[in-house]
Amino acid sequence: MTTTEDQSVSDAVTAGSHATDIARSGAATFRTGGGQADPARVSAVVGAALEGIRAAIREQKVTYEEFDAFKRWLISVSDTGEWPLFLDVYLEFEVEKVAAETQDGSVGTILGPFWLDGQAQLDSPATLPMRDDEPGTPMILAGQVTSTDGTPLAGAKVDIWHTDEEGWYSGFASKPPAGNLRGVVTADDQGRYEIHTRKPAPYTIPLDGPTGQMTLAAGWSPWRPAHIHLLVTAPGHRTLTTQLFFTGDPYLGNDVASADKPELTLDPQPTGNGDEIRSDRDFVLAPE
Ligand code: MBD
Ligand code: FE
Repeated sequence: MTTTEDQSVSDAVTAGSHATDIARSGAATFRTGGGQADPARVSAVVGAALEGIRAAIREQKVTYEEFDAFKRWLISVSDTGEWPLFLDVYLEFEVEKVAAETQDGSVGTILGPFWLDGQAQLDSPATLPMRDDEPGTPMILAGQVTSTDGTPLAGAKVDIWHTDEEGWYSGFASKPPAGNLRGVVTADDQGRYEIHTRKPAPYTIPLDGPTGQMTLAAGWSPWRPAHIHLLVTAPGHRTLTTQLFFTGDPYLGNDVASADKPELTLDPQPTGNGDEIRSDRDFVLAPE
């Protein structure tokens, strides 16, 4: 597991600016709607949000000094490209809870800022792209994708991405090569998938940027428990956005992004092949 000492000053900016470009394009969300917003809706949502902040000012008797610090902090969130990080860490889980109220099937959780389009397309059983000497415990994640009525979803796709054993995401940190530990795996004709990878590590948000600085200034933990991100898709079905965590992880229940759920915890077992471990996880998708 990495500590923060080896994060250079530019890590927040490196990760942040790339995540900002992706968010700006709308590619990561699949949800960019068009059309004119309804003024009543804008008034209701923006009004409630502003009133939340005004209430904090009144209740906490916020000073001009603090108001000016807030302005500088917001400007630095933009300057470092950390809006996706900040929003996904501190707000996305509430949006996901609202979305989950109307989605059947497997339990989901937040997407986060580090999904990338255009990764390796692989057939099951698949080994994710990795370095020849990729560190970490070899891990197999396998299972079946079905519809809510139990029908196997032949050719379902499992888009997977996670950190390396040091907690770095490829594409957002300079250490891992492009595409490392990312891939889109096509399930077989029974909807079965099998993915060979490495167990990821717990992750701390960049501590040199405004999101991490605010987190530390408040005395909060900047850690996320180790997790595997997944987007599970099949024609005619709603996309499942989820993550999987690991039993015994010291940061479970204290996720800075509030995205861990008990239903999403894996308990991998040794396969007997060296130090390899395996978890089986089925996914149920709701018809559209
Ligand atoms: C992550 O790795 C992540 O998954 C989320 C949601 C926020 C910050 C970093
Ligand atoms: Fe993540």
